[in-house]
Amino acid sequence: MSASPEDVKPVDLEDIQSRINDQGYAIVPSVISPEKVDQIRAIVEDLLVAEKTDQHVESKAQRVGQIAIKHPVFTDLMCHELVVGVWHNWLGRDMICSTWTSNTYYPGHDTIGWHADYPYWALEQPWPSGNFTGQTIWMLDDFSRENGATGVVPGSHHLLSPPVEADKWRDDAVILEGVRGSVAFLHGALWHTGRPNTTDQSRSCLLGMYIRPHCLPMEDMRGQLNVLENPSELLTQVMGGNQRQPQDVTG
Ligand SMILES: O=C(O)CCC(=O)C(=O)O
Repeated sequence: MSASPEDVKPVDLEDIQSRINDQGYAIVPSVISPEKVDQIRAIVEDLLVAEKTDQHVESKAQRVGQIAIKHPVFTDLMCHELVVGVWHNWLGRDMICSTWTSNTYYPGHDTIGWHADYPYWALEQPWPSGNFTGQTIWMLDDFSRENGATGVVPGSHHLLSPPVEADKWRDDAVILEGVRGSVAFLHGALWHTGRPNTTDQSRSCLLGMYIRPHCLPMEDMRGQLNVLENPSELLTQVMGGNQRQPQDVTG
């Protein structure tokens, strides 16, 4: 199931870029059709059932990792024309994917607290300025105020520092609501949080971090790439196959 050209609506990449730069995020509604989202959501559901542990039940949250090697639909979406276009524009054509997972909040899940994404939280302050990592949120269910849609603090990426009072909701925060199939693009330093799910239905998304290739990816992307058969040139690049690896420089 590949992302077909008709899925890619005409969007203004420059407008997305300036929204990410100015407010820290941009949402593109209905990037793929509800029918296609439902197919993907069903694949995620099978993985959730197969991998669910007591810890997931207790935390009311479940992340599925290494999805690139679990179904071809995920490598198609990782290289979706819109997503690659946005991050090529913002990070450069040599950008790579750092993590590619699904994230589900079950009914009753609480907030996860304000944070910026890797590699910011792994860095001492002052955090460097510039564009070197961005988050992609594929909404697999309608994202609503009630079911745990992601919250963000617009403009917080300009502060280049970790959130204060990580557990307290803020008056200047907004909730990223959208219909399933929509995609949100976030500056990696933007303060954001998963919100409580107060409904009786789970809420799922796919999360794809993309980074410049001088950063270490967070997941073992090359390990996953090695088990894929005949990856395309683009997929090889995005999964870090061309990323420089440490070696003996005297050789
Ligand atoms: O799923 C979400 O709404 C956000 C998840 C998130 O920020 C994270 O897991 O770091």
